Formats: sequence, structure tokens, C-alpha cells
Amino acid sequence: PQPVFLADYQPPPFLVDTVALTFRLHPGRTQVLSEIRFRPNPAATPGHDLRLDGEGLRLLSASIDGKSLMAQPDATGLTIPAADLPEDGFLWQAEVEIAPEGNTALEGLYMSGGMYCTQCEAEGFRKITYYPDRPDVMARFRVRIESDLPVLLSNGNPVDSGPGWAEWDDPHPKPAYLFALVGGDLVATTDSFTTMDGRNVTLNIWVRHGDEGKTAYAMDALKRSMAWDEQVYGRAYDLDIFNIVAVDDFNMGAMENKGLNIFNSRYVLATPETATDADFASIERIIAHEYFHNWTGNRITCRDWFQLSLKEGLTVFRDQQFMGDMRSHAVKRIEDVLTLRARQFREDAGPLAHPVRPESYVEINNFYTATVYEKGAELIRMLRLLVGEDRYRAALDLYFIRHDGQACTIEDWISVFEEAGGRDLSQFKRWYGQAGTPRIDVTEDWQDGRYTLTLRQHTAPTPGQPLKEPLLIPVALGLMGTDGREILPTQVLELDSPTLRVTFDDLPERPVASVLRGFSAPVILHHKLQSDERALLLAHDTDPFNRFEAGRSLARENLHAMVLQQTTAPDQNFIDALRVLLRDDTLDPAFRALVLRLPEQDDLAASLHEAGHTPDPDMIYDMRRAAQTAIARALEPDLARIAQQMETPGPYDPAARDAGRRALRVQAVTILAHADGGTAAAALFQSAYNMTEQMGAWAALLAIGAGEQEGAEFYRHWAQDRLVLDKWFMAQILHASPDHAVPLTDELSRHARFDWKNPNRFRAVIGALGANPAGFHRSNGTGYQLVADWLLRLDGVNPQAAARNSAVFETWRRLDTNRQSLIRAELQRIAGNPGLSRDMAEMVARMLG
Ligand code: DPP
Ligand code: ZN
Repeated sequence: PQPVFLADYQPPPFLVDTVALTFRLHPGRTQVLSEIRFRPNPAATPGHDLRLDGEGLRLLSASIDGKSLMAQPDATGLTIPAADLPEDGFLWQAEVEIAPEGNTALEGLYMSGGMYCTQCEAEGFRKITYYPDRPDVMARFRVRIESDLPVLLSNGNPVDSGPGWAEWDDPHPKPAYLFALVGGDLVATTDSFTTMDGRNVTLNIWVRHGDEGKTAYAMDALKRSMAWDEQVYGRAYDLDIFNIVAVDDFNMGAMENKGLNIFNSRYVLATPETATDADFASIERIIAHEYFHNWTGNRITCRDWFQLSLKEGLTVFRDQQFMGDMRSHAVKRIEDVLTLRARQFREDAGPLAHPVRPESYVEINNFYTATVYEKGAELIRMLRLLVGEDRYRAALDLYFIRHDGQACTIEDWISVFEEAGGRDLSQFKRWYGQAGTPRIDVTEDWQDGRYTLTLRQHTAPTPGQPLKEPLLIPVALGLMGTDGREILPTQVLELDSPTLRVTFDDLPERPVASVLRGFSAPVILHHKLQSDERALLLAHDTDPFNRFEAGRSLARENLHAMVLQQTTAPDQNFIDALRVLLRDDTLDPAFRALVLRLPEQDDLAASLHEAGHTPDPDMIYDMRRAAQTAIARALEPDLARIAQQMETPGPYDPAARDAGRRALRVQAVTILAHADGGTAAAALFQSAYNMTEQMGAWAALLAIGAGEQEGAEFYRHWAQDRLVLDKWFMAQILHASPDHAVPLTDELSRHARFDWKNPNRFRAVIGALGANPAGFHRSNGTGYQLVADWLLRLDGVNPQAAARNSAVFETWRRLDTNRQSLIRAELQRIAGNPGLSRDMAEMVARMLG
């Protein structure tokens, strides 16, 4: 397959004014009738053939202006020669047949648990009917659905309905990727919201019968999202109805179709008994994210798929702001940075590295990545820091006014910041085109009361980009005195060349620099500090992120030393620092829980590699455990006290306050298990009245090789709940010991309930093995082989899901030569498979480099 290049963009030769669709739903033979009004695009050269995208369609009839024609479809669409097209525009009519029942790729129109649903982003609409399936073609859609199913939904406002049919009209022009249709025997939770301009909006969350008791939190999150977008961005909803539908089989988290959001059911359904605090937070975030897309994505969309971050980076940034406002900004920032490092830095450091705006792709579905989403959000956070809060808001106002109803580019986005921000941002724009995580090295000098700080930036080569240019990097800096008081409040330095030197005169003493406060840029910071300086920042920094970061750096340095020198315990001063923190009841429990959590195995592998070592997964596992044990023994009484103290009396409240207490309680019990043999965890499992503590306690037991009886109990109790059963599968594999993880995954993949075609279940089993580094990276290669076998099998039915899961191999080049050759062999085995999908072929080709 040929790659598509950003540089080759051409405006569409034809625009679409209106689309009228009729669906006659049938599992094996759904008929789709289309009437599409085309007109030549004044911005394109005249005389083009009409090219329509279409895949897997059975064309029954087609006509132009009522004259039927014999179109000959090829594998990707059909072409009508220019000579057959009236000059001023024309009506295209077609009838096609599709089979949603057999659509296991979950793209286009498909079936899930007896209901019909759609997923059209990025290029799924072409599996529904012939159409110019590209985001810069925006049209008004009117939809008629014919079916005996009781609930028939599409985009926009309902027009009319009767027995066996319903009609919908969407007044807002939209690209085809935002089209959606649902048909099923569903039940709604209904509420309403009055917008700031007085529009009364009906809100529905549609689920299968039996799940209606699990929608309250999603509805609450939706109403808070709607109010927040009005208050913070001045954006109101623009239809009379907003529908959300939960489906069990879904490739992504959720989809922002205009007026009809479709969600993976795991991001809608929750009760205290079945969902953890993390699940509740994900629901809140994703409900908000999809709702926010109504303005950033739907009203203003992307010109082409290279601009994906225009809507995704911005909408992630907006959902991060929202979550910070709903919960705690400090805790949210720390969690976001942990996610960024775990997923995006990992991507940026390997063969799949690509810019926030890629320059080419073979399959666009492979670019719904942490780089486009999370790094994209970081770029917006930096823009906001560089222009200031007020000008950020002015830039967004300008963006909404100027570009409403348009399909835009990153250039349009940067322009509103240049105008409203009053500064040239051409250097900043490099962030969108340059892949890789910049590294900043900080060195200090102290002489005669003059303190000099030198910052150097460097970005290592990434695939296709051997040379990197210096970026404009905002570095938030503060200076602390050794007595723990702040000498210099936060100021933002702009590092825009390879090196920046700043001096501070007349300081009474050598300060301790707090660099990159709030994680002001997505970079890897190298700043050598003594452990007592880190301890000082951990105890006193006025910036909560850098307080956390100081603790994390201490932990990482200790673990590196243990791995490299094979000592079996961390330094006493690290443990002392943790004790101080644990005992400080003025600190937010959620914050303490985060600092107590040791860096994950993958984080340690990445940072060891970054420091020039070859990470050994087994050694990392052993040393991380040894550190846990040493901490558990040293802090046992404190941890036990915390576990008691952080009890939440109930009834369960998903809000941040109680969630933070539960997080600290579970964290305490998890560490404690390494000293008390799991006594506290087993007790918590038995007494838990919510899934957070039940799951947390069971995981703590699994991690020390116990929890078998609890697992059986858990299964007996929850076997009928799909989403909880995912947790049952996942936890066992995630926490299995290194030599047990592969055989266990193999065993569970034969379990009667391993429904591998369901993307959530596949991730819970095969994906979980990849998330257990010491287990996955068994040096005999059995983990690699097992995963590769399953990827090949899944690729045959769902290429998108298979390709996404294949990224588990992306870190292979940092491993030892034995593991590298084992993985290379598996990647080559996958690549050599004759029927491989375009999705998977691109992924393995990039990984093999
Ligand atoms: N549904 C995905 C998201 O919202 C893709 N647009 O990010
Ligand atoms: Zn999104």
C-alpha cells in the first residue's frame, strides 16, 4: 500500500451540500440508499473526474440526475469520468448492500450484542456507502432508518418517527467521519440541560436492559461538562438533543459523533460495587472529552488527517483542565505527566516515534497515538504558558469566531495565537513537526554570591529525522533556600537556542533550583542534585508537581543504584523522606499515594536505557520488589496506621476527596503486603464495600503470589458482569510473577469466557501480558511468541485492534541482543504473513525499521 503524504494535499474537487440516507436495517443485508448533492469546488481546478470512496459495498444501482449509470467499482471506490458529469453540480443516487453482522472489524456499520452501531472515524463511512470520505467535505445530513427495533438514532434532531421507522436531521454541516447510527432494544436514562442561551436540551444515555442502574455518574459528568464549557470557554451546545449510547464491542474509548456520542461501555457504566475510582475518573474525563469535541472537532474540524492533533490535542487539553477544576490540579497534573511518560515518551524513544503532525501514513488508524493526543495537549499547555491565560482565552475566542464551520490546519491554529498573543510563533511551530523528546541538561555555578544556571537542549534522532533543530521550550523555574523558604518565585525562562545561561546576583546563599515547575514542557530533565537537596524540594517546594518530582527522582536514583550495584535496599534517607511524607497529615492523601508509588518497571527500564544502560527486566523486577520490601519493613507501623486512618465510612462518594483517601489506603496496603504477608490486604478484601478497595486489595495479594482464594470468590461473584470480568482476567496476568505470567496468559486464553473478538477482553488478557514487563520479556521468548500468535489471529478479524496491540513490541531495541533477536524473529514472522492487514503491515514495518 502506498503512503499518503501531507505535502500532497489537494482541495476536494467537489463539495457536498446535502446528503439524504435511508437505511433498511438487516443483519446480513442492510440496504443503504443515498442521495448526495454535489457541486464543483470553486477552490479547485475544474474538469475533475468524480472519485468516491467505497469498501466492501455491493453496488445495486447508481444514477446521476436520475440517469442510471453502469459504474464499475474497484477495491477502494469508484470513478465517474468528468465527461459524464453536469458542469454546475448534480444529484448522485445510489443503492448499496452491506452486512453489518459479519463486520468484525468494528468499523463502518456493525453489530454488537444484537444492536446496530457505527464507527466512522477515521475512514469508516466508506464502508457504509460511496462518498468523498475526507474531513474537508462537510455536508448537511438527513437520515431515515427503517427497522423493527424500538430505538433508532442518528445525528442531529429527531424529525419524526413511526412504527418501524425514524427520521433525523442534522442542521450542522459535518464531515462523514461524524456520521452515526444506532438501532437496538435500548433503554434510556433521561435528563435535561438548559444552555446559557436558553436552549432546553434533552439528554439521553442509552444502554442495554439491565444496565440502566449504571448511568447516573455519566449523566452527572455530562451536565458538569456542559456547564463548564459555557463558563470557561463560552461554548454552548447547539442541538435540542444529546444522545450517548454504550456498546460492548468498540475499538476506541468513545466517539464524538455529532449529537450521538457512541461509547465503549466501560466508559459509561459504573456503580460503586463494579467500578473503581479510576474507572469513575475515566468516565468523567471521556464524557467531557467527547462532549468538548462538539466545538473542538465537530464545529471546527480537521482539513485532513495529518491535522488530527488540531482537535485531539486541544480536546485532551480541555479535558485535563476540566478534570483539574473538578478534582485537584496538582494531583491531575502529576497523573497526566505519569501517563505522558509511560506512553508518549516511550513512543518517542522508539521506532514508532512520529511528530504531533505526522508527514505521512499508510493507515491513519495507526496515528491515534499518545503523541497526537497527549503530546498534542502538552503543546497547547505550553502555548498557554507562553502567551498567558488572558491571551490564551482571546486566541480561543478568535479561533471559534473565525473558523466555525471550517476544516482547519495547524497553521490556522498557530495564527490565532500569533494574532491574539502578539508574538511570532514560527519557532514554536517546530514542536508540531519534530519528533522525539528533547532532553534538557542543567548545570549550575555558584561564585561570590552569583548563581549561574545553564540549560542545554538536545533532541536525539528519530526515524526519518536525523537532525533536530532547537525548540522554543518554556522552562518554569523557582529558587529555594536551604531553610525551605522560596527565594525566587516561579518565572518562565524561554530556552530557544541550544544553550541558555541565566544569572542571579546577590543571593545570600547557594539556592536549590526547582526547574521545570508544573512540568512546563514535555522534556526529559537532567538536573543532578544531592539527595538532601531532593529531600528539601520534596518537603518544601512551593510547586506541588516538583515536590512530587523530587520524590520520584529520589526513588528512581535509588532503584537505579540497586539495579546497577545489585544492592538490596534503598538509602536510609529515601526511606526517611517517605516516612516524613506519610506522617504529614496536612498533605492531600491522593498526593501522598502518588509519591509512595515506586516508579513502574517500564519507567525504570526507560530511564536506565536513557542513562546508557541495557535494562534487564528480571533485575528490575527483583530490585523493585526488594525496595518495596525494605520500605514495607521500615514503615510498617506508619503504613498500618494509614490503612486504618484512610477508611472512608460510606456511602461511596466518587469525588476526589474520598477517592484520594482510598488511593492512599490501597497504596499503603499494597506496600504493607511485602511485610505482613498480605494480612491487611486480605482483611481489606473481605471488608471492602466498593470495587476500588476490593480490587486494590486483591491486586496487592496477587503481587505477593497470594490471592488465589480471593480470585475464586471474585469470579463467583462477578462472572456475569462483563466489565468486572475484564478486571478479573487482567489483574491476574498483570500481577503474575515473571515465570508464571506466560503460562497463566496461555491458560486464560483458553478460558471459556475469553471472548477474544471483544477488544476490551483481548486487551484484558493479551494486552495485560505486555503490561507485565518481567513476564512478557521472559528470556526464552515464550511471551513474544504467544503475543505474536494472538496478534496474527486478531489481525484476521479486527486489523485496527490488532495493530494497536502490536505496539507492545515498540521498546525492543533497548533490550539485550538475545531478546532483540527473539523479538525481531516474531516481527518478521508477522510481517511475512500473506494475508496481513494494511494496519498491521505498517506497524511491523515501522518497528523493524
Ligand atoms: N473517539 C476518539 C476520541 O474522541 C477519536 N476521535 O479521541
Ligand atoms: Zn478525541
